[in-house]
Amino acid sequence: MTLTDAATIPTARTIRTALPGPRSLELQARRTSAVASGVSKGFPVFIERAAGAIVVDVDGNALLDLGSGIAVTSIGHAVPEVTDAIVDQAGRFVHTCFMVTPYESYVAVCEALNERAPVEGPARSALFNSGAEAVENAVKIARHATGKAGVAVFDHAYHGRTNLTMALTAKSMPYKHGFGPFAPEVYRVPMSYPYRDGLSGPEAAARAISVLESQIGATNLAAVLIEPIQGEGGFIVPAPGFLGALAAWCRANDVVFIADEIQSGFCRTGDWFALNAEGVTADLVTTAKGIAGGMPLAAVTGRAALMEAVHEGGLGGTYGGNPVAAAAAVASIAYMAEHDLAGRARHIGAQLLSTLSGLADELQGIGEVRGRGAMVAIELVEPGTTTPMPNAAKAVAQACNAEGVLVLTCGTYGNVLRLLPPLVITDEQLADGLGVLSGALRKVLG
Ligand code: PLZ
Repeated sequence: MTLTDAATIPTARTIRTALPGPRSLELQARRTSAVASGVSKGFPVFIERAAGAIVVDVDGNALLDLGSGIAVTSIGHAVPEVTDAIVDQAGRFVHTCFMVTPYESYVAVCEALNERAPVEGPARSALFNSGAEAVENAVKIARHATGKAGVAVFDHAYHGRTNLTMALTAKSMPYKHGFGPFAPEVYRVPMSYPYRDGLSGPEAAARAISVLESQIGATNLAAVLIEPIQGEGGFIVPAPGFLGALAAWCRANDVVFIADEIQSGFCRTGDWFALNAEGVTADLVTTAKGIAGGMPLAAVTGRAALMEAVHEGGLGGTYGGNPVAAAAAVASIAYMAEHDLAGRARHIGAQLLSTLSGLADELQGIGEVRGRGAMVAIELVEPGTTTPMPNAAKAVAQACNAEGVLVLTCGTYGNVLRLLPPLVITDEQLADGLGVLSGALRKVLG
């Protein structure tokens, strides 16, 4: 058995070769002839092992991870408690299909979710494999429970790459371009984007609700689906009061309010879920990513009455709630609670915001620094305007990557740098990453 021995992994960034190094380049050449080119290339350093916030590549470079995959390894890489849970479960059994013969870890994940998800009253959960699959199932449940078809989603939304979730996602290139026709009965509504619309939460909600009422009508609407803090669309934090007003409108109109917490959930924003910050609850909540320390697992958690509306056999799938993934989730959730990773996220956020706000004052071209907890973004714009600068964002990310700091971009306009470090990142590692990022921003914007 080759378990990652955390002791063999440096705790600081250590770069030995140009990045990508020679062995990564060899693997990249093999990849080019073997892997479909439609799969994004990201930064082509091939990873061999990882621990905490450090990933080690095949050339022996130790890189600092400020993306956690894409918001997945919030508890860090190779957490012994989670690795042990995975190994132990793999040694006992890897699959039975929960719908055929059940096992405890599936139930335990649902109990943990029901206890913590921002849902009022008794809750029930069902488990799936990917975020997109969870979103599809949330829509199925909402339609079944209400007998209505329409689903309202927001500008800049991202909900996945399957046919229904492509329809729910806003951005065409690369997610939807050439892949239609898309699922029907999906309606797009204006988001609250304080930096660009200058509206208060209640004003932005009134604008969205007026579109819901005039262009769809509550009697045709099964669900309003929203990311409480948008992820791929640009880490857009709606103005305070926006989410609460939408939730209240949904409740008054027999419309299911679905919070997609796939990117924002599990301590990332400094609470268990992003909705917690405003005390808002949802009828259904979708989760994935951070739930299982990197194993593929997703869930829908919702008010019991809604979840129980679906007939037996209406929800499921061969692999949903796989025993190894479920064991990893039980261990990951316990780890988050025990180590107060929500508190860590707030601590990381305070450091990120103070350094980056200082840079925003110093440099031309930083339109806004925003975010909550360890979900922080920098939106780059032409100085003195709000015109997006996607090339600058790309250049900053590339400059960081070249120094062994993994930084991701996002945004409808591609002009947002996003920081999603593992919540176990040390203060020294974070300071190192911020130093590299600051240098890259100065170089590109200065
Ligand atoms: N909902 C809010 O962030 C996944 C996408 C990466 P899956 N975001 C990362 C890419 O380019 O494919 C995401 C999300 C929100 C749903 C999803 C979809 O989750 O597990 O990728 O299907």
